[in-house]
Amino acid sequence: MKRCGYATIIGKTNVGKSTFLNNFLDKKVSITSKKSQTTRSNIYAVKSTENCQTIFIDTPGTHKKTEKTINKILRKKPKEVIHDVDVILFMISGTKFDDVDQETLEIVNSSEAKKILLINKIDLLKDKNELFPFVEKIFLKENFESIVPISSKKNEGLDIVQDELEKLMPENDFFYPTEGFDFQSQTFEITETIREKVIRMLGDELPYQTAVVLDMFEDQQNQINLNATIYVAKESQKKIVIGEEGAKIKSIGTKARMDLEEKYKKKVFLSLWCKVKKNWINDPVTLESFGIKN
Ligand SMILES: Nc1nc2c(ncn2[C@@H]2O[C@H](COP(=O)(O)OP(=O)(O)OP(=O)(O)O)[C@@H](O)[C@H]2O)c(=O)[nH]1
Ligand SMILES: [Mg+2]
Repeated sequence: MKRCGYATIIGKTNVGKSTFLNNFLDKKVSITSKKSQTTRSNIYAVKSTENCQTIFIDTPGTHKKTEKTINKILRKKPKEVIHDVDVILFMISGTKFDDVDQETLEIVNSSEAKKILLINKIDLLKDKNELFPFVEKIFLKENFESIVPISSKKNEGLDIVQDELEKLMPENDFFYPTEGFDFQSQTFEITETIREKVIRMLGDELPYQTAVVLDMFEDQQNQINLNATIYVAKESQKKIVIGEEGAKIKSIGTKARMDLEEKYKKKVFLSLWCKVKKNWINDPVTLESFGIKN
């Protein structure tokens, strides 16, 4: 009998959800960075083994409540999916557990789905003996089917997550083909690839105030031609994105182009612009046009 179902990854921003998904699938589906608020939409991906197919949903990490419209929209994303999945993978980072983790756990607990606790980044733990007392103190009273310490970055423990998922997935035929199937559009993949380079190459305050829009996309037999715009919220941010004599935006473009050429196995011509859209992070209409939908 085959098994098939849905699993979502929920946790505070930056705990490593997207890194987990990419390494678990052995395929880059979700962008990652060491800055907070990297993922901005619910991202779907599928993994099939011989007997089990799991449809995963990566979500934007939870962060402290603020008055910014973008934050309000992002904070709703996990709630959109937790009631429709079979399993929730609740992720924390090492033995850190603060108010935001607690608030996220309460959201997770409002769902009837089965739950697995993933303690990520165990490669950073100096003393692995801390793990048991930590789990005992906070999680033993919680309703987790299993608790799995992992390192997403070093691929440790991921096979155990697969075993646990297979036990919890309902009996079903596969919903999707086992290969050659992508949920995300090519346009989304391209703008996300560029946004990843923007986030990774800029200072701390800027990343979550930038968005990328594709203005032109020509997929030819041997090459892809792209024009894209990086939007920022203030004039001063535009200077940073462009850099001295255009050096910054040029290197963002080069890094993105290399990733895209690798992905599509074609030559890519990418022209990048930077424009200011004042205070866009508070404007619902612009947010929607940038793909951040309420
Ligand atoms: N040392 C270590 N670093 C990790 C591990 N997993 C993820 N990271 C790092 O943690 C940072 C955040 O990773 P992401 O995967 O972008 O985190 P996220 O939870 O998806 O973040 P949001 O999308 O903002 O919610 C990156 O710098 C990763 O390289 C791990 O197992 N060990
Ligand atoms: Mg993420």
